Amino acid sequence: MMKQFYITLLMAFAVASTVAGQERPNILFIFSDDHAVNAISAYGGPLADAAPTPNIDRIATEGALFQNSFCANSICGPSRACILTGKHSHKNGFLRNGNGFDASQWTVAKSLQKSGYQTAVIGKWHLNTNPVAFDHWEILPGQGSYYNPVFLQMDGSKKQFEGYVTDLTTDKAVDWLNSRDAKKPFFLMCQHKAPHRTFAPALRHLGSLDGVEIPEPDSLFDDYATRSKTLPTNEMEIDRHMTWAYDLKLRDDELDGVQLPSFRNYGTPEYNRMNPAQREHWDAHFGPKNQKFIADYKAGKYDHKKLVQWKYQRYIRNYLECVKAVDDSVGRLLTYLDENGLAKNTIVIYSSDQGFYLGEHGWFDKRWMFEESFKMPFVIRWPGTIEPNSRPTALIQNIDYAPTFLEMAGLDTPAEVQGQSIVPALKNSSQQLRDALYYAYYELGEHAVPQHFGVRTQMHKLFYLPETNEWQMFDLVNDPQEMTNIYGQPSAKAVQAKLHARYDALRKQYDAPTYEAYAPRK
Ligand code: SGN
Ligand code: CA
Repeated sequence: MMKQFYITLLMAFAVASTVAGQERPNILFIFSDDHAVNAISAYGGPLADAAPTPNIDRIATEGALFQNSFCANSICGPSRACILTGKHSHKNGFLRNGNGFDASQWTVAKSLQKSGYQTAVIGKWHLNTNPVAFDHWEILPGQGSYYNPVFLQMDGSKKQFEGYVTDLTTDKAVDWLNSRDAKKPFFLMCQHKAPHRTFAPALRHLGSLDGVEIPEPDSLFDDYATRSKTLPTNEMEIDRHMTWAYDLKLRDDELDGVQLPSFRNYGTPEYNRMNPAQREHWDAHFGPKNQKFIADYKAGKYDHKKLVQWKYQRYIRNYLECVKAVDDSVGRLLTYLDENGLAKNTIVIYSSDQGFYLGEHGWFDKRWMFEESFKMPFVIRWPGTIEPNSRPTALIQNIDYAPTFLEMAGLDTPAEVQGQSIVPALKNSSQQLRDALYYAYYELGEHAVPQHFGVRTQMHKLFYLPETNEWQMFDLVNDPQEMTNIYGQPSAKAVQAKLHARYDALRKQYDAPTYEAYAPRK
C-alpha cells in the first residue's frame, strides 16, 4: 500500500518536473584562463583598489562568492576535463596539458543536451579533441591568440577574425544567445583566453593603469627557505624567467644595444599578428616607456632589486589590463540577460581554470598547490535561490561543477562522478560539504614544477613530492602565505597525523593511482 503510494507520488513528481522543464534555469558559465582571486576586487585582495572588477563583483553582490574554491589539478586542460566529467584527472584520463580528451566518456554536456538543454561552448577549450554534446561550438585552437585570433569552426575550417579575443568571444556568445531556440533552456560556456600569458591587453585598456599605484606582494623576494628544495629550481620567477619581448613587451629592436640578463627569447608572436593601426596603438603606449627604461638602465639606475620591481610592475599592469576586458565581457553578458528578460531564470557563474601567481613567491604561472594557484574564483548568481551577498565557506572543487549543473537542471548524477553538488551551499551559505579536498599535479616539463599530491582542510594543507620524497605542511590560519613548512615539527604532530589519515582516505575514496603510475621517466 505504502509502496503504491510512493510510486504514484514519484510519477506525479516526474510529470510535474517535465511540465516545469520549460522553467528549468539557463546556465551561463563564464570562464577565464589563469585569473587569480587576488585580481578580482570582490575577493578583497591587495589589488582590489587599484584594479576593480565591477561586473564580476556584481555577480558576487547579487549572489554568492565562494571563499574556498579550489581546483583538482592546477593546469588548464586538466581543470577543464575535471569540470566536464566531475572526476579527478586520473579518472577522466586528462592528466596533463597535451593529453587528448576522451570525448567518448560521460560529460555534463551530454546529460544536459540529452535532457533538452541547448548547449554551446565558445572560446578557449584546450582539450585537443573537438567538443562533443555541444549544439554549437567555436573554439580557439590550443592556447589561441589575443589579436586577430583564429577560431575553429564546427565544419573543421579555421576562420580568422579582426579584433581582440575577449571581445570576439563575447560577441560570439551574444550571437549564439540571439540565435538559439528561446523555448529551450541553455547551457553556455563562454571561455576566455585572457588573462593567460602573454598577458596582452585590449588596446583600449593599454595605459588605463598608468598613474595607479600597484602594491607589491610581500613575498616578491621570497628566498624559498624553509620549504621544499625544489622551489628554487622552478622556472617561473619574475626575476629570472620572464622573457623581455614575449612577456615584458620590450622588443629586441628597442634595446638600443643594451644586453639584458635573459632566460629565453620567444619573440613577439602577438605583435606580429597585429595590423598597422593596432601596432601604432601598441607602440604609442609601450614605445616611450621602453625608451625611458632603456635610457635609465644605461644610466645605471637599475640594480637587481629595482629591475625585479620594474618587471613586476610591467607584468601586473598588463595582466590587470587583460582582466579589464574580461570584466567588460561579464558586464555585456549581464546586460544582455537584463535586456532580454533572462536575468531571473539564468544562473550566472564566473570562474577560471586555476589561479595564478601575481608575484607572490616571486612567481608568475601556477601548478603548485599553494593557495594562489590552487584557488579558483567562483562567484555565482541565482535569483530566488542564492541570498544576495552570500559568502559561503564550504570547500568546493572543480569536480563539483558537473553534479551542481545536473542538480540545477533537475537531473540525476551518474555514480561514477566524484564531485558533489554545491547546491546545498547555494541555499545555505554556512552549509559545509566536506572536510577535506584532494589535489594531484602530474605535469612534467614547462616551468619545472614537480609532481605533487595533497590534501587541504579548512585550516591546514599537507602535500607530498615523490621525486624528492618531501612532505610539506602549512598552517593556513597562522601562515596564510605558506612561508613555513611545519612538517615534522613537534607542535604539529597531532594535526599531521590527522592530515595523513585524511590524505590516505581520500586517495582511497577517489581510487588514486600509485606515484609510480604517472611518474616522469628518468
Ligand atoms: C603555455 C605557457 C606556459 C603555461 C602553459 C600552461 N607558455 O605553455 O607559461 O604555463 O601554457 O598554461 S606560452 O609560451 O605558450 O605562453 S595553461 O593555462 O594553458 O595550462
Ligand atoms: Ca590556465
